[in-house]
Amino acid sequence: MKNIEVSELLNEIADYLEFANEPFKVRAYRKAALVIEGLSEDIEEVWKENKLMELPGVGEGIAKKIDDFLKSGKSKHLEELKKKTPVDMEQLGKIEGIGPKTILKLYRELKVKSVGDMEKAAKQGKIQKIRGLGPTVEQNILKSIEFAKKSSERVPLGFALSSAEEVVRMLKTLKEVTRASIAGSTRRMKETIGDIDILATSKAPEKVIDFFTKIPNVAQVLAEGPTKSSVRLKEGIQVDLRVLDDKIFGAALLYFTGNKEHNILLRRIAIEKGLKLSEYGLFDAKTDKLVAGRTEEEIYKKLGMDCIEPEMRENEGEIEMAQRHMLPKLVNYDDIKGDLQMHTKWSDGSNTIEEMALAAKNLGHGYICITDHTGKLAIANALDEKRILKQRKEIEKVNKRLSGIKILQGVEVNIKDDGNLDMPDKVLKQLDIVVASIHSGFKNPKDKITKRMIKAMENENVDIIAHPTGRLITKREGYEIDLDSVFEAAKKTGTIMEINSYPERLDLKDSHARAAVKAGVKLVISTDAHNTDQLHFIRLGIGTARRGWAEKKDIINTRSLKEMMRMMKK
Ligand code: DGT
Ligand code: CA
Ligand code: CA
Ligand code: ZN
Repeated sequence: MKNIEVSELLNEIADYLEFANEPFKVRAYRKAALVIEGLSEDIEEVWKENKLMELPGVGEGIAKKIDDFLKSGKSKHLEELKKKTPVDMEQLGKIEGIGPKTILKLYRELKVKSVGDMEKAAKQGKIQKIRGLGPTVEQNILKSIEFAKKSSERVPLGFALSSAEEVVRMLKTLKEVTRASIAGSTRRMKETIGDIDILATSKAPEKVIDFFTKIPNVAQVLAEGPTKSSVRLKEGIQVDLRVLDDKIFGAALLYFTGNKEHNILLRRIAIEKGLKLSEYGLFDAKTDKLVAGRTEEEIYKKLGMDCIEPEMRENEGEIEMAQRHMLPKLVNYDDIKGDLQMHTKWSDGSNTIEEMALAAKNLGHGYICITDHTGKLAIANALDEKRILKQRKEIEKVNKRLSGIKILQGVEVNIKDDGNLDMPDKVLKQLDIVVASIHSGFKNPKDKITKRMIKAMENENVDIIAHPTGRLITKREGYEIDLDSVFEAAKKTGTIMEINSYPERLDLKDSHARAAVKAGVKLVISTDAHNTDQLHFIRLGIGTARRGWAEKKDIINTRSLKEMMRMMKK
């Protein structure tokens, strides 16, 4: 199906038309794009049957553009528009909050043609002087440019991981494949992924490569050789596959898992020991004899250290720890016994309490806490005091009906501007667990946000602080907050910090989780699931905790229900 591509093409054309100041055409293209995006039939079928113009909003002009695109894979019209447009629409359009209209304005007033021009104009304070833009827009432009520079083209782990696993699963169905694994940043569970790296071992590499390039989810083959290939998946992510001999799988896996700095240090240590480490194995430097290569464990061992978990391989001190046999014993992916943040139909979730409980039980959880939103937040359906009581009855009923899983009642309360909560203490007191979070005032100064959060933590009813920095990966930086002070307050008040497993959150992030563990703060790994599928996000949170060097004892929901509840304030 090329429906998405066609709809994207029409929208792109509309962007250029907007710049050309052709509002009527813009509206027509956007409307047609929307129709095709929502079309249940395959646009190529419609095209082959010559029925494009029967689609609502598609006239002769637009039908021609679609025809050209489906015939040639390109659009002459778009190329011409690009040539005629004096600005770099593609790059400028990627700056968050900037649309074609602003781009046009900036070009007319300041001759801004590129992101570089825009940055310069903003830094010189020229953008704030333009009518309809102002200082806030100028500040936001600068922030967005900074952010886009840092996160260009990377994909959140949560989107890459399942695609990567699916490719590995398919490779393993091939009888010619002996072993296959994810490598690279995906294996290290890094929060964003540049490309997916996969290794497979086989005696018939050509067959494996051929199979790989023909996987249905492959949109484009970027490179194809006898033992390696790169493709682009339909979801846009690039995948690199290397096929090699099984006896050096460990060496290759070590090399291609990275990260680069970790590898470089390992190589240096090898040299000091009269050895040579490469993607082809660990060799004796004098005789060139293979010393180790089949598994990572034996290579680390020959290098005089304990085997380091992939999530720790960032050259952040893990190698010294491994040499001194002092590596932390990381929390395992099967250590989690329950999930303490999720939403249901009672607020903005899409499943019932019972559905969430059954799905959690299926995942192996022994307990969950329902934490629907409260108060007057702009979230639809937030709970008031009355509905909290009503929900309690419902939870009691479901608990009676189900066995093997215990449902707790909690809420996610908002920390208001003054650090007070949007639900009175007398209500909070009656709940099993209270999760508090900041959902407003993101632009507050650091000092104010820090005070707000600490005030909430000092409330004896608040057990957990959810997504403590408010960041959204590749979308927005969190609010500014002094985490050292927050962690200190967490220890003093016994408040637990959340690692939110939602793919775009992972908040606390790895380095923050590590700082929290170091400060002796207890953590909880929760999903914030808004439907039953999202309960699977938990492993993203566990990966983040592992990247933060967290052990089982640091994570409260590795404990039994009784022990876990003993760690709550009340
Ligand atoms: P990414 O894709 O940007 O999220 O990050 P990685 O870590 O997956 O990096 P990638 O895909 O460029 O390469 C995969 C691994 O291969 C990397 O983690 C370490 C290894 N590697 C790549 N280039 C080099 C290199 O020049 N030297 C060394 N020692 N290792 C390398
Ligand atoms: Ca990679
Ligand atoms: Ca790569
Ligand atoms: Zn939420």
